[in-house]
Amino acid sequence: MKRFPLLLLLLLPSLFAFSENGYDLWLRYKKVANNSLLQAYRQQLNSILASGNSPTMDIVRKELQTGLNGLLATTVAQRTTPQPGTLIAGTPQNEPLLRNAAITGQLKKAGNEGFIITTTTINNIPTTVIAANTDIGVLYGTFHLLRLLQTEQPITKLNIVSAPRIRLRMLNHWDNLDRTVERGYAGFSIWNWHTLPDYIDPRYIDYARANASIGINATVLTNVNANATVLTKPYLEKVKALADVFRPYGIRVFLTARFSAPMETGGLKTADPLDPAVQQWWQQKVKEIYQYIPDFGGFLVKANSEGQPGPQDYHRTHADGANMLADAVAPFKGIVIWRAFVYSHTNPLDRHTQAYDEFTPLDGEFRKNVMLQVKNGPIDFMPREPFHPLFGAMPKTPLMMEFQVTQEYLGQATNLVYLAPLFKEVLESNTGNDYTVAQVIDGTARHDSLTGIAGVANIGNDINWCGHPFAQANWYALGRLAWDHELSSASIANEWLRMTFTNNQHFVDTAAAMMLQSRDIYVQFTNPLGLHHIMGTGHHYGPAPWVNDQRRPEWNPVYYHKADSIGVGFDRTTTGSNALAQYQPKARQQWEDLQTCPDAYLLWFHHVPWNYKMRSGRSLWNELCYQYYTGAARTAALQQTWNKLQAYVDQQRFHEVAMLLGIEHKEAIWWRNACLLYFQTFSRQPIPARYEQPSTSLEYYKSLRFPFAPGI
Ligand code: BDP
Repeated sequence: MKRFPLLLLLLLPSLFAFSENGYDLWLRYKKVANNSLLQAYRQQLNSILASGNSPTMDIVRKELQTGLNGLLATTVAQRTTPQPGTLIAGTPQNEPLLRNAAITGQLKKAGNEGFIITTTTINNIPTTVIAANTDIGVLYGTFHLLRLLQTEQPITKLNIVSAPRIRLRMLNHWDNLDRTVERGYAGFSIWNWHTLPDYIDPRYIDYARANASIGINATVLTNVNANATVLTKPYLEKVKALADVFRPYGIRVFLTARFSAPMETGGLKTADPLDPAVQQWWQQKVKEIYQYIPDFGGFLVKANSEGQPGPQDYHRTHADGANMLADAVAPFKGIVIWRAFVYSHTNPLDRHTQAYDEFTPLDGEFRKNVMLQVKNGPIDFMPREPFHPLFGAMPKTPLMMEFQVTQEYLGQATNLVYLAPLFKEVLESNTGNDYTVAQVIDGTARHDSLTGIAGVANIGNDINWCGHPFAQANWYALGRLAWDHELSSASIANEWLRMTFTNNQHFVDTAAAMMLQSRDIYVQFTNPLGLHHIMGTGHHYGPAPWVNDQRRPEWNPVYYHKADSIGVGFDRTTTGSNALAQYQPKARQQWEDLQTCPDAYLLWFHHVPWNYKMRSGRSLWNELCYQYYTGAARTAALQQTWNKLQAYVDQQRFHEVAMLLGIEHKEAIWWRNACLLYFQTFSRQPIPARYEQPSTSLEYYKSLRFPFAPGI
């Protein structure tokens, strides 16, 4: 009787001590576990010398102090003169010790935001140096050095030069002023508009710090489905307060501009971009914004898409609209990011082709400070899409990549889906013009300096920021790839796991393997073989390939899979919509022939008979069954693998992930059964007997409703 409570009492503290809620993200700065490395780090980084009077340098000093104190479990002194083992951080402008030819020579390669980290001697004193041309570069270098320690890398002979490949590394928040988040699965918006500008939630600072740690330097605070109210004085005061917090972290603020704002908040009768009164209204508005936020980045605009107002309402082009805004922000060095995500239900052509048709005639028509933001694929952030044909077709326009970090179509917050492999797949695609997509957006293809990657943020006010503990890795990966798109998915997973959980090699190898196959698994149990857009209507949660009652044809899943008694898939070859013609011949080749088209894109580009013999030797129908069953089975394997990692992870996060993997498994079976039962009504073939047969009916799956699903 007495022994049990005693045991519990003994266990309790260890349980609580070994529990993390995920708020610290990848910036936990736990004591280095490897003892010999710890000793080496302590010796090599025993004190800090970081001069320079700026808010950014204050942050550098604080970060180094917090980071080193935590990682080295000792109090690291701040110095004004170096001693052996002093870490010197700064710019040559502010720190005379860094004004030597070796350092300034290297710094030529670092640009405005890059840095060098080197093991060297200064005045014959052995030191480690973080140097940059700007304070923000020093901050990026600081996070890099701390990352080396967090991931237990040797630091005895450092010789690092690092500069971002992309200039604008941006988050797009789809956050509304009422704090709901369109397609947000991690709670409400972290922007508390009601208490701004006077109340500065410490979370704003933590947000900026986390972004700076991965090189993100721009943020769009508001939803692309914009509300003009954010452009009014009281809201600009709130935006200013956030911009002031973010500035020392190198983050510039952008806003979404509702095209009809001159009418809604300015009292004008029109928003016609060629109307002088409209132009003047925007010029005045922009002037006002810059009075509050002198380094305001500019506007992100969704126009004439999904019901948003735009220049076409006045029979003007997208270029007319973008240029009018671009002229207004140009005197302040602002830019306009115009979205290419447009399609119309009155256009009978394949949705796949519409953005290309709309924008390619405008190539060369945009002002120099306009970027066209293109989603990674031509439909809409599907689990797997071919790259957007615009990447190979707008040689005179700076194209910005838009990825979706929030997992709207990739399992929302209940599925473990690591997105770096998706991002990399697109970035490494060859446009057929001798350039990869990455080279188009990093400016290599056009010798551009206006370059950018945006990710639709997955951040909300959940304690762990992103809902699923592993969703943090997607925020992390976006930043790391925007800085250097040549990093591999595996290396990013590896460093994120080490920083977020532990450096234990067995844990890292096992969890990285889970991450690296997770997106593939998700595609397999939801949209195998190139299927797409067969998710639930509105909330986009779960499968609903049967939906065919939506007002707009292209909102119906049946529009995309085209299942019939003959087969399934969207013919986008010359016998069908011919969307393939929008790709350069060298890119098109890989997909246009049914015989050689990779399985992954088969039903994306071809309508394929149910009995078509696949590479595997199976018929298409049997292959579809194989894919759905294999995908679902792999989610069970993920659960088993994770369960074996319990000893390496704190209780709280272990159980969170375990429970979510349980949900993912259930959802996988749901997707598998619902889709196969539905497609079976066309194929009229049995699910092979070796598979466990669905125990519920298609009608049951069709009857499911989710009126309060998040993110709508
Ligand atoms: C779709 C989302 C919708 C967004 C739209 C967009 O479902 O909520 O407004 O993208 O990117 O995927 O504008």
